[in-house]
Amino acid sequence: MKTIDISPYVSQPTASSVVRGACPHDCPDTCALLTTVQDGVATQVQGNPDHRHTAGVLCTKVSRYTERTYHPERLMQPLKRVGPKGAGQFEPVSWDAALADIATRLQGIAARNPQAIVPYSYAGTMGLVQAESMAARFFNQLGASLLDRTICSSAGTEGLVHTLGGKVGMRVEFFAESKLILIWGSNSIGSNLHFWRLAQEAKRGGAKLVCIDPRRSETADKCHEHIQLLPGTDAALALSLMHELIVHDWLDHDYIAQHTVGWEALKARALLWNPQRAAQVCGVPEAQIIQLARDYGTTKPAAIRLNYGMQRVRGGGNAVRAVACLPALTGAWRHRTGGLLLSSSGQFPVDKAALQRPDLLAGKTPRTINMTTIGDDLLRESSPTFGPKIEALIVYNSNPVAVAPDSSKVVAGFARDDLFTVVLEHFQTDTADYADYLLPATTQLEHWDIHISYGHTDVLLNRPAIAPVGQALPNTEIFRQLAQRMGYTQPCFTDDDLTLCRTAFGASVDFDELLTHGFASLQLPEAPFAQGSFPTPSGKCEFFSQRLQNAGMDGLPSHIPNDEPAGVNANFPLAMISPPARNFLNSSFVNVQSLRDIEGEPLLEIHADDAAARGIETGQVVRVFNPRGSYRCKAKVSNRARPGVVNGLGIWWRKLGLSGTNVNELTSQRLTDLGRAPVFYDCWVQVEMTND
Ligand SMILES: Nc1nc2c(c(=O)[nH]1)N[C@H]1C(S)=C(S)[C@@H](COP(=O)(O)OP(=O)(O)OC[C@H]3O[C@@H](n4cnc5c(=O)[nH]c(N)nc54)[C@H](O)[C@@H]3O)O[C@H]1N2
Ligand SMILES: Nc1nc2c(c(=O)[nH]1)N[C@H]1C(S)=C(S)[C@@H](COP(=O)(O)OP(=O)(O)OC[C@H]3O[C@@H](n4cnc5c(=O)[nH]c(N)nc54)[C@H](O)[C@@H]3O)O[C@H]1N2
Ligand code: SF4
Ligand SMILES: [Mo]
Repeated sequence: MKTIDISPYVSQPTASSVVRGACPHDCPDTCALLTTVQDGVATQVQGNPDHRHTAGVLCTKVSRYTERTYHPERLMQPLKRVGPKGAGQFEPVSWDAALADIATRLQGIAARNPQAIVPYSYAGTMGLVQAESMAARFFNQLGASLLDRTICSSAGTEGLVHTLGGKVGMRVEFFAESKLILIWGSNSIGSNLHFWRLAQEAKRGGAKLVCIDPRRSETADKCHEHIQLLPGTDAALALSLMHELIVHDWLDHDYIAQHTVGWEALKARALLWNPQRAAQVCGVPEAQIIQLARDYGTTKPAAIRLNYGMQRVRGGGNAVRAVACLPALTGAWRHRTGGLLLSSSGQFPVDKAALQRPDLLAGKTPRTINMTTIGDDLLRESSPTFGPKIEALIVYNSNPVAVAPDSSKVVAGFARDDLFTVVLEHFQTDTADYADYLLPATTQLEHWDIHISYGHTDVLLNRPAIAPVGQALPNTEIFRQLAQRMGYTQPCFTDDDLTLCRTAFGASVDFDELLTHGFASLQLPEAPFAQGSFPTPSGKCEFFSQRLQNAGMDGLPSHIPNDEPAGVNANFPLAMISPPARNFLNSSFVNVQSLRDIEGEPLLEIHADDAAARGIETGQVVRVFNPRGSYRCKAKVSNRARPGVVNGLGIWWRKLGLSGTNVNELTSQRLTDLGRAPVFYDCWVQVEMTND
C-alpha cells in the first residue's frame, strides 16, 4: 500500500514570523496578506500595508481568517459515505484507502467512457495552482468531460470581448482622480471595498458618484445619485444615454472616426431610445436619465466601474456591450482617468497551456458540460446529442448544491444513487453532504499559490504560513496522488507546487521579486486606449461586431428584456434579485459564526407597498415561490427594495435556511444572450405570508 508523505507541506514551526500571502477569494480586490505565526499557529491575518491596492486593510471576512482556518468543523481527515446520499453521514477512512478506491472507480467508468466523468470547480480559491493546474492535467489525461465555467462572469466577458476585445480597461488606481464615477451594477462597499476607497478619494476631490442598481445598497446610500432601475434594463439606459450624447453633440468625433467601428449603425439604433422610452422601460424618472446623460457627456474625465451584478439576466451580454460603447463616444479613453473597468484579468500573461497541459488530451475531444445547467445535466440519460450519462462528479473549489440555479434539480441530480461523487472541501457544505468521498483540502494559509486579479493589475504570491490542519492536503497533491494511482507516469504529474507557481507566468513575471515582496506590478500603459489599439479583430472599439453578426446575432448592442420581468405575470408579479451578502463570499463564510452573527438570518427585502399589499411585516416568515420551487425566510420591509422587486440576499447554506432551501430554489437554468451564463437576477416570484 502506498503511503503519502506529507512532509513537503509541513513547514518547520519557528517561534514567531510574518508570512506574505494573497487572499484567495473570488473578489476583485485580491489583497496582499500578512499572517502572523506563533509557534506554528496562525494568530492573525492582516492586510499588507506595502501593497498599494491593499493599503493594510482587509474586509471583515478575511480579517477573521484564523476563525475559518481553525474552525471546529474543519474537515480533518478523508471521509467515506455510510448513510443515504445527502444525509451527510460519513466514517473516517485513510488517505490510501480513499484514493485507491476512487482511482478504481474512475478507472472502471473511464474504461467505458471517460466523458462520463465530470470535474466541477469554480473560484473557491482564485489561485492559479490550487484551481486549474494539476487538476486540469489530471482531467485532460483522463479525457474527462470539459467544464464550461460560466457561473459568474461569462456573459459580461463575452460582451467585453466583442466590444473592447478582452477583459481589459482602466487601471483601477486612476479612479481616484475621476470627476464622475458611475458605479454600475455593483455594491462596491460590500464586494469591492478597495475600489470604494478610491471612489471616496475621488469624492473628496470633487467627483460626483452615481450608483446604478435596482437595490438601494450600502453603496447607493453613499453616492450622490442613485438610479434605481428595474433589473435587466441597463442596455435601455445605456442606449438612451447615447441618444442624449448624440442629440446634444457631447461626442468626441475625432475619437469615434479613428478608433471605432459601426458608428452610423449604432447612432441609428441609439436614436430609437429617447429618455422617455428608456424611463418607461427602466422604471426610473425621465429627468434622472437626462441628468445622468448631461453629467456623463459634460464631465471630464468620467469613469465607469461596471460590475458583474448587471449581467446576470437574459440580456446581460448585450447590456455590457452597450455600456462598454460609452467611453469611446465621449473619448473618455484619451485620459488615464477616463474609460471603464469591468475586469482587469485579461491583462495578465498567464501561461495556461503550461499549467493545464491541454496537450495531454492527445487528440481526444471530450464534450463540454455547462456548469450552470448541472441540474438538468445530472438528470439526463445517455443520448447521441448529450453523450454518456454523467456517472462521476469530482467537485473542488465550489459548492454547487448551494450556488447553482434551480436547486431542486441540482439536488435531485446529486441524490442519484448511481452517481459517484468526490468532493474536496474545507467544510461539510451542502454539496459535501452528497459526497461518496469527502476529502479534506488545505486553506490558503497552508499551501503555495500564485494569483492574478480581476480588480487590479498586480501578481501576488501566496506562501504557506502553517502546516496543513489535520490530514488536509492541497488540491494539487490530491490530484497528484490520484494521477499516480491511475498510472499516469508523465513527469508533469510530479511537479511540486512551487514549480507550478513558477510555471504560471514563465519568464514574463520576475519570480524573485514575488519571493521577496509577495507581489509584482504588470508594466502597462496608463491610458490603454488613448490611441485606440483595442485588442479586437479590427483594432477598434467595436460598436458593431462582425463576429456576432456572423454567428447569427445582432451585430449592434441591443436591449433584450428579461424573460421574467416585474409586473408582467399576474401570478408571479415580483422580480427577485439575489446579490451577495457583505459578510459572506458567495456561500463561503456562511458557517463562520461571528460573520453569520452580523448577517443574522436569510432575509427577503421587500418594499413597503408590496409588503402592505400582502399584509407582510418585518420579521414575519414568508413563502417566496414560483413554478420552479418555494423558499421560506423572514421578510424585511425596507426601502432597500424598490417597488416590484424583492432582494434575497446572500447565498446561504441550504441546511441553515428555515426549510433547508435557499434562493436558488427559485432561480432558473436558462442562459444569457452571450456567454452561456446563468440568469440569477431574471427571476419572477410571488411572496405570501405563511403561518408554518
Ligand atoms: N462581500 C462579498 N464580496 C463579493 C462577493 C460576495 O459574495 N460577498 N462575491 C464576489 C463575486 S463571486 C463576484 S462575481 C463579485 C460580484 O461583484 P459585483 O458584480 O460588484 O456584485 P455585487 O456587489 O453583488 O453587486 C451586484 C449589484 O448589482 C445589482 N444588480 C442586480 N441586478 C441588476 C441589474 O439588472 N442591473 C444593475 N445595474 N444592477 C443590478 C445588485 O442589486 C447588487 O447591488 O463580487 C465578489 N465580491
Ligand atoms: N442566487 C445566486 N446564486 C449565485 C450568485 C448570486 O449572486 N445569486 N452568484 C454566483 C457567482 S457570481 C458565483 S462566482 C458562484 C460562486 O460559487 P462557488 O465558486 O461555488 O463559490 P462558493 O460558494 O464560495 O464555494 C466555494 C467552495 O470552495 C471551497 N474552497 C475554497 N478554497 C478551497 C481549496 O483550496 N480547495 C478546495 N477543495 N475547496 C476550497 C470553499 O470552502 C467553498 O465551500 O455562485 C453563483 N451563485
Ligand atoms: S475578500 Fe476581497 S476585500 Fe476581503 S481580503 Fe479578500 S481580496 Fe481583500
Ligand atoms: Mo462571481
